[in-house]
Amino acid sequence: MKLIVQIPCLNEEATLASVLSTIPRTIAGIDEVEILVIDDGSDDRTIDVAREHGVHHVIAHTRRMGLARSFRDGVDFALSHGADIVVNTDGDNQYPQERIADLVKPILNGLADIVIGDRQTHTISHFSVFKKAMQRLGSWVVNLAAGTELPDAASGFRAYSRYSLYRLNVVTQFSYTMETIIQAGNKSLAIASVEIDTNPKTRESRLFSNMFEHMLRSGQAIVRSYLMFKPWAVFTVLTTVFGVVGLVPFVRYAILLSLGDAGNHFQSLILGALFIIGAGLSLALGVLSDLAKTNRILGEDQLYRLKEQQYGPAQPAATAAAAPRTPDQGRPQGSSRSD
Ligand SMILES: Nc1nc2c(ncn2[C@@H]2O[C@H](COP(=O)(O)OP(=O)(O)O)[C@@H](O)[C@H]2O)c(=O)[nH]1
Ligand SMILES: [Mg+2]
Repeated sequence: MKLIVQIPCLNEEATLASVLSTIPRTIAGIDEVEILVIDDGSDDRTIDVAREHGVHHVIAHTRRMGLARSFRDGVDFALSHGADIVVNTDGDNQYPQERIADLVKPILNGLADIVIGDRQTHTISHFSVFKKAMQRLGSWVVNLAAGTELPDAASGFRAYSRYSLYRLNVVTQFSYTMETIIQAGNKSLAIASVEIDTNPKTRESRLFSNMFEHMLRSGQAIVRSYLMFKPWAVFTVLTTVFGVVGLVPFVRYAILLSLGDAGNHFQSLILGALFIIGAGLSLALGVLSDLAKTNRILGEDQLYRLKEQQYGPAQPAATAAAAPRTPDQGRPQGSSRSD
């Protein structure tokens, strides 16, 4: 079993050393622990600090490419270097790296594909009441879209099994944390939570300058991810709403006609016609996006097989021999159809 701990960094020279020094180098059930720093075009000494502390691997972006891209590059690198489990932690020493053993345990025990460190945001003293409420709202929306019950959807302290990384394909630019949960939920991967305490705050967030920007961008990421999986549900609701609203003026007009009032009702009828056109468009979009979803499923199936060819079987040889997994099977036992 090989674990690669990846740390995406943007100008983390001040805190990276503390992160590196608290990552456990031996963990029960794991044969090798390696550290990977993904430097996203930092203009400070992040890379030097990483090298000075003897990290095993450094990916250096020539310019800033964003956290989602950095995450994907890290995962790609880790998989191609034989990682069975990938743990992600932040470079600002926000998360308790000492707890990595607890984070990987459910994966080692075959109980989870993804494990999320639950920061217990309601207890964090430097979070304002508003921020706590927004964290809760964000998790609630993600859980709704993913069909999960996770307390902390935005936490970046996570462990992923090799199998889950074969199944997940991050496509949005922002908030891969939310996107991966929505994908994992809809693909019937098993997600577990482990309660953690966070370290004291070292600096302001780099990911967003204010809460509203964060909410807006996270909201977009959630809607886009949800549309990927449930386009038909979204567009049939729109079709029904537009259709019913559009029919009202026509029904009204029919009743008035039957009562002998053939007066001038053009305005309401035009409005009704517009709504009915909207319903037709929504229906067409629903059909198109459902077809696109079919293509995505086939594309992801190909990607899964490609990853197996490129990186090797999804599970370590011993367990893979006992219970081979394919995307269609999802979890070895009791999984529902997943896409
Ligand atoms: N690659 C990359 N990493 C980033 C970027 N912005 C922030 N990070 C890293 O992502 C992690 C989380 O960022 P942080 O500012 O702590 O966000 P927060 O924990 O959500 O408040 C840290 O390790 C940062 O160094 C970025 O634009 N690109
Ligand atoms: Mg942070």
